[in-house]
Amino acid sequence: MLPQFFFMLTAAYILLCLYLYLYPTAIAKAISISTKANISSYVWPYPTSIKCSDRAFLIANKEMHFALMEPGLFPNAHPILFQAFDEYHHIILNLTKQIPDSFTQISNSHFKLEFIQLNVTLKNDDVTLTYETKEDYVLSVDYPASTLTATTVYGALRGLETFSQLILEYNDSQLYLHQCVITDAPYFKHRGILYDTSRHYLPVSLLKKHLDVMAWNKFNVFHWHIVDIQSFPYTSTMFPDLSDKGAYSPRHVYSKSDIHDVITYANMHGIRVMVEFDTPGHTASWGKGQPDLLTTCYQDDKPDGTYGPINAISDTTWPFLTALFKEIVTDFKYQYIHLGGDEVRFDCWKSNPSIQKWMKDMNYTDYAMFEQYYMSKLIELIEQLDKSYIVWQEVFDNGNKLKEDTIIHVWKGGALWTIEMRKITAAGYHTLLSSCWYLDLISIKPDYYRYFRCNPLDFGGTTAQQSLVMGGEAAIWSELVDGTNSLSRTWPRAGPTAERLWTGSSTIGISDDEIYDRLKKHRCRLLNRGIPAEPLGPGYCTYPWV
Ligand code: CP6
Repeated sequence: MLPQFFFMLTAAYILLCLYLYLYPTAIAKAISISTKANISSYVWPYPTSIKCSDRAFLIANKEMHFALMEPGLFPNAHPILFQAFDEYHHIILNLTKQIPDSFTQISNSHFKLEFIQLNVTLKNDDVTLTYETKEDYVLSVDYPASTLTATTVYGALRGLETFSQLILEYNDSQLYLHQCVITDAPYFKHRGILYDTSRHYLPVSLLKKHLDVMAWNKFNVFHWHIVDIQSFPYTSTMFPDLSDKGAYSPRHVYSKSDIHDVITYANMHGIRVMVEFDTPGHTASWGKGQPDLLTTCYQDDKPDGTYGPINAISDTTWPFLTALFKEIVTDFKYQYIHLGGDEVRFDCWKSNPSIQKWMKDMNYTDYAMFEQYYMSKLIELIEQLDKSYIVWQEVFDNGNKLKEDTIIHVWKGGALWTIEMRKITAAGYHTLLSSCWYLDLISIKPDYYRYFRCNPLDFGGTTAQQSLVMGGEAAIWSELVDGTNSLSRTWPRAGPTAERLWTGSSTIGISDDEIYDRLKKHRCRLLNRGIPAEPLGPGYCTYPWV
């Protein structure tokens, strides 16, 4: 008898608490407005869980207060969070112009919030950005105050963005805050965009704009493909000739303070900067400032005046690479460095007599073995600098011996990527996918459905194999992209990548119409925030009137 009695007592107590807890909400229902905005369709990328009522609270004064609970406990997180408070203060109060079409006229008795109040609770003060950094948050948007709880400050930044997306301006020119509860966390830990600053130089101010938009899309890795064949804008203190002779011009370079500036700006937005120095191919611009680095190509037993990949057996190559990478890792602090290794052509190596002789002496027959020799020496060098590394898929395909935590970056297209990911994960390596998300390749047919429906886990591997997928990256290669079109070509078309990497596959099955509707709203929001995001197809935004 006794346990049942206690059970009933407890149940009665819980019901009483629930009633008291829900009571103010019940009042709110009676006098707040009812909208047809379907607020969850405004949130991009889609959260793990979102529950909204049809209530929205009118914000009487364009005023907003953020607070960090127990601020004394968070000296590291404090400046990061308060910069974000300032940014979202501006975004929410000055840039929100998302006017839904379907809006039922509000009554005079709507539920008013005097101002916006958001209270933030953090669980720890760890601000180091690693692959493992937690970005989860719980957001409750309600009357009279909203609350945001996050493990780290970076989770709070993600939650702030979501919060900003739940505030709409209606056609009465008033702001409304929508009542929702959201529990959210990223599906993949590596969610990046590759930017190529060699084919065209991209100014630092532009890179920062991209970093803003990346943060609004909950991306967390800025993959900086900083140098390539066409130009070498990285300034090295040890080897100033590299940019003096290899950059497009003395103005088309990134100084040490530019690099520091970009990294700090990225980190303040929860984005880590992963730099790529792509070798041994794609290095023509390196040769201008570093003689003897590249292989001299021969024709009919004579140098033909052209140069090939880095010469792995030249006397000066390894002292040079050692010193250069030492400098690089002091500029770029992130644990991972991208070593490239893609598209290495063997014809020049084959034509060079001293390489031919070396191959014979070593009993090497295949030039893939020469490439392997280069990559394994480079990898050894990077390991000594205590860094982890990412390489393009060819380095795996050519059978290099790699450290266990090496990440293989899959970029080749078509159906090949699924086969490649199966092989890589079967060999126990971690992997990243880019094949489906080449933003620079535009077509007359809408490509964003295809981007949206690309699932990095859909390659037919076991659960254990799937757990090796770290995420992916959209790529905006810059042969046809510079400061004039970089923002519009990247946005909103990187949005689908953002959602797939943040949300996982849970939204992959929504209809084409729904993808279009949601992505269009997201694109209109980017326009409101001053980004010249390109259109997805025929249509319009309610604001601005483009
Ligand atoms: N540059 C470098 C590129 C590409 C790669 N590496 C590339 C090749 C083919 C396509 C897109 C990009 N432009 N350094 C391959 C990773 Cl379709």
